Amino acid sequence: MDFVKLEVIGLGYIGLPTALIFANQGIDVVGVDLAVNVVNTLNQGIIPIKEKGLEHLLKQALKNKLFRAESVPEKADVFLIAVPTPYRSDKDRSCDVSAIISAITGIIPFLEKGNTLIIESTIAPGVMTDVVLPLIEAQGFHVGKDFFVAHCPERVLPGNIIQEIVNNSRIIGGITPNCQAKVKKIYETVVTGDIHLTTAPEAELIKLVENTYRDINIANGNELVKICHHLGADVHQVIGLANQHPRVNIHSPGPGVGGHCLAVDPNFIVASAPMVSPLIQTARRINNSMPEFVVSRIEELMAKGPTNKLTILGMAYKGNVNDMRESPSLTIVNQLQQNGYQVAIYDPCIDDYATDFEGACRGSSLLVVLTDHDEFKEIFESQTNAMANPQIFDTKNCVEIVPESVAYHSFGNQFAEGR
Ligand code: SAJ
Repeated sequence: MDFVKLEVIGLGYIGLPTALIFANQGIDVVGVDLAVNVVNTLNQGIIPIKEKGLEHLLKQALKNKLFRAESVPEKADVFLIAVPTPYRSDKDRSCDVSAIISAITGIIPFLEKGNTLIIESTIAPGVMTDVVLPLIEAQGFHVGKDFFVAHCPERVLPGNIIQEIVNNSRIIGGITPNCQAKVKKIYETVVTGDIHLTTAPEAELIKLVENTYRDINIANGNELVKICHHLGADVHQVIGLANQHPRVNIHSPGPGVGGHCLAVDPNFIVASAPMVSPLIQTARRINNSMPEFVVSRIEELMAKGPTNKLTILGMAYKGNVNDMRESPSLTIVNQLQQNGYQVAIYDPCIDDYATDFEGACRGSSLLVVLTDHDEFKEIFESQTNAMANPQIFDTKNCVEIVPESVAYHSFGNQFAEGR
């Protein structure tokens, strides 16, 4: 093995699984996080996020003394930064790299010749050469000769992170060919997928383009919802059969696009190239307009009452995760409350909302499914029998079985009676 000790800065959705996968391959790993409670609980074997297989990896790594969490940096051979890079503000949606800068500033006193620095956080085009490189060169290092730097964007799917870190192909955007070669060896210790070498600026763009591709294709599906609603067609029938064509893959419509990836990354391209990105900007607008469309459909279904209570099923931005970042559910709930509805919420994956499905349904005039959690595939009579008006509006087209007494509505069959 080419390196002995790895330091991962940022123990969130990406940093923690990455650290633990390396640790379980026999590498000595220290994880650094500013949040003292995260550090303390991790050292006790408790994971702060819901991700399958993660707790087992943590317990193994702690048992083998190959992982510990710390709140301050220290010396290592390889430093891997996986800190958040949100957009700056609602008005300025360019990439906020302040967490990257403070992570690098924090490790600077510990850097030595021969070390490697990897940035996994998603970043805007130019950040590696304009922000990261100058900070390292200012310490007197010669990048590519006595210090190695690369951008290796994470590309794993929340809910399937452990599998994907290991199996997915990997992009290594090295500052120089030496940096590429050095970092390739590091990832080869854990990655079984192909490893592709490229430049740092290209790696930055590749990551953003992948999420933008998905955002645009979801926007296509979401726009079709409105077109079909206007024309009286069943959107799921239209998309389902169009996708039978071997070269068509319209993505699934829903209440909007959430998470800190698809709802964020396309903005970084737009901020870097505003005049030549009208398609990306339009897709963002379409996806951001879905909560408003959902609210107006809900209001139609609530018009008959008899109560003004409705029940939201799902606050997480997607199925089977406990992450609410950028979730369209937040906008929808907020708007419904402002419009005077009594909104009860149930989400089996989010502690604050996970307790009482039946209670959330009691006296309610509508169940609205906003997240495709597995638990919502089947809705039971015992859950709906105390509703004031037993009807379901399924924005994710994910409910497969409902009691006979319950009227089922989706984007497809808005006013059909039952399923
Ligand atoms: N969604 C739809 N329709 C679809 C697919 C998704 O409305 O057909 C919605 C989801 O409900 C969710 C949002 O889009 O609100 C994003 O979900 P997602 O499953 O598409 O993606 P993320 O954000 O969980 O993860 C993405 C992944 N990128 C791609 O698949 C290109 C992942 O590989 C990236 O690593 C991750 O972003 C990231 O960290 O950037």
